[in-house]
Amino acid sequence: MRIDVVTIFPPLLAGAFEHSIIKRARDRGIVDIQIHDLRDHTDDRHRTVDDYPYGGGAGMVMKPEPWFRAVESLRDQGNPGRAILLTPQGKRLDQSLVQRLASEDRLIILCGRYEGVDERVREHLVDEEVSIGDYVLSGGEPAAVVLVDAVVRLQPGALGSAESTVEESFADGLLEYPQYTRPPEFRGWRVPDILLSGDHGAVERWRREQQIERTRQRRPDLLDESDDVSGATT
Ligand code: 9D3
Repeated sequence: MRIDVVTIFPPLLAGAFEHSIIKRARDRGIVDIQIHDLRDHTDDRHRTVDDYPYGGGAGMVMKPEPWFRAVESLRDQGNPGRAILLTPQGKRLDQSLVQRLASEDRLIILCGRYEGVDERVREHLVDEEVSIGDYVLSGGEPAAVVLVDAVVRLQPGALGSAESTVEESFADGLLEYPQYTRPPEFRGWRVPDILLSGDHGAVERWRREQQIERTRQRRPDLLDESDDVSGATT
């Protein structure tokens, strides 16, 4: 998969893709991630990317020309890709949207800044608008890190076998069960006896109960959405 990210702050993104699972996926050739500076696609001396809003009002608006030049120059390289604008007005990201985007051959991710981007970018350049949740960020860059991470880990071969097992358990729509490692007692707090019992069937049942109970308490919305949680009474 190829991922291009267009931003006015390339250094904000570069470091995020140089560690752990994303780095390994890049090194293995599973994903080709390229970061582009929007200002490289301006043509004035000041490399201007924003301007005052028509009709007045607070803040600045990102000009259309640099976005069109940037995305069209990337598309000229063949493979058109799907252009995704990160914006508070987009569809809220969830795992099913991540799965759909992860199945694309190429993504071109546009990071907005200032009060927003000229509407013609949304209407005539962008294929899809995505938000990562209902809170205010300073721009699309942190959202791009989130989106790229979630998409890359779904690429075949990106995860080691231990990591994929964890992925499967989240795919059933429940929160994780409580986890412990050594020592069996720490500051007087003991690991539940059942985990030390060696009874694998009992451990499995306990973990499932914990997942369901924890999900019921913390994220009942997930139980409403999940297809069939065995033992759920709703
Ligand atoms: C406080 C400014 N708001 C006034 C109505 C609008 C606004 C514009 C631009 C709020 C945030 C931003 C910058 N955020 C993003 O570009 C962004 C974002 C977000 O803020 N939250 C969740 N997902 C995303 S994706 C891009």
